[in-house]
Amino acid sequence: MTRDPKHATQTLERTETTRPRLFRVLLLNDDYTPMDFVVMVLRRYFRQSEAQATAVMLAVHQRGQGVAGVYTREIAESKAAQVTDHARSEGHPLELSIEPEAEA
Ligand code: TYC
Repeated sequence: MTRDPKHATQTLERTETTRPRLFRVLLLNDDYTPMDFVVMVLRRYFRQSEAQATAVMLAVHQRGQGVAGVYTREIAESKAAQVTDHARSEGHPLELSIEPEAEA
């Protein structure tokens, strides 16, 4: 089919710049969860080194809460749920929460 060029379809290029919103997974302090368990959680679920996990655990112990990691919403929610399940299965009261990062 021959088309009148005045009505031809064109494709406009656009640079994609949107990024997914990110969420902080926060660890909350309590008086009963063993320090070793928290360090294990930070290493296994948040891929931290032994030194980093120990530093983050101590900061949470002293200040009340701290950031375990930053992820897209689904991954943040899934990590918090997996860690909570693991803690409960071992009888620990460890709590986590999720909060959005400020928009860039
Ligand atoms: N406060 C706990 C203790 O003295 C250790 C702890 C650290 C617990 C971090 C929770 O998110 C936490 N055994």
